[in-house]
Amino acid sequence: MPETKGDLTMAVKDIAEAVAVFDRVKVVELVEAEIAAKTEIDEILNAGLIDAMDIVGKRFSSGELFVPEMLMAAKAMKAGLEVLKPHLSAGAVAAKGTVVIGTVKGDLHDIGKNLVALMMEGAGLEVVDLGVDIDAEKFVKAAVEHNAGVVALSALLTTTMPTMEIIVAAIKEAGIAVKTIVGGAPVTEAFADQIGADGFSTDAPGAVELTRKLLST
Ligand code: B12
Repeated sequence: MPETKGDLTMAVKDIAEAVAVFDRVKVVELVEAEIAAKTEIDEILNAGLIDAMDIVGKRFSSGELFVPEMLMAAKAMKAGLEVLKPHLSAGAVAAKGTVVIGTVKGDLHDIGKNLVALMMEGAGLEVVDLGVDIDAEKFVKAAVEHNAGVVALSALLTTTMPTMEIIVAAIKEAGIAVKTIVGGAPVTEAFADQIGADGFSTDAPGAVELTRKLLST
């Protein structure tokens, strides 16, 4: 491997380590340095910021970290994401359809949902972000109010996945012409099919591609 490439990869990994030790200032500094060095934005996002959350999740599972530390890591990641934001949404064009997005009732995780929203905006979609802890009634109301083409549901807890099913059913019952997509770490394609959602993706770029496809049909 050429030396420069190796150095760059090392530096991106340093971002992940800085997130994992909750060093917000260092995260911002390192992300800014990587952008200035013209490192691929995707690499900074995936190998730097997203991988860090996996490290933190594993340390939480093994009892090495607790909730307050997870929260500090999330804040450090968000600080890095803020720096990346203008680069992720570059190239926005006129709105191509409206997406209502939110994290489902009982679930407060919003980093992945925010990333999906950000990339959708970057792809020229109009995004209505309802936030976290959102029930079926609020999703249906917002979909009608904003004449949405897609409702996107995020869940990070196995305990809140069943709520996705309730929301998808409520949207169908409301008889509105809107497609539903689901995602979040524990969500699978099989689960999406099982609850009757129109689509699933493992990541934010995939969510954008899926939404575009659903809006064009
Ligand atoms: C940060 C974090 C927190 C933070 C959240 C801060 C915030 N503002 O989001 C805090 C500290 C609040 C938290 C709390 C809890 N957490 Co937590 N948390 C995490 C952690 C470490 C990272 C999550 C994250 O941000 N990942 C990074 C993002 C970018 O990834 P993502 O969310 O998966 O999103 C990507 C894709 O999934 C997809 N995607 C996401 N949404 C959508 C939507 C659509 C439509 C589509 C198509 C795609 C899509 O695209 C995204 C980008 O590529 C995970 C571990 C992990 N590795 O997931 C645990 C984790 C999710 N938490 C866990 C737990 C247990 C909890 C608590 C119950 C702990 C407790 N005892 O209180 C509470 C629950 C609080 C609640 N009611 O929600 C467990 C869940 C276990 C399970 N089986 O359900 C995990 C897996 C940790 C672990 N290994 O045990 N947590």
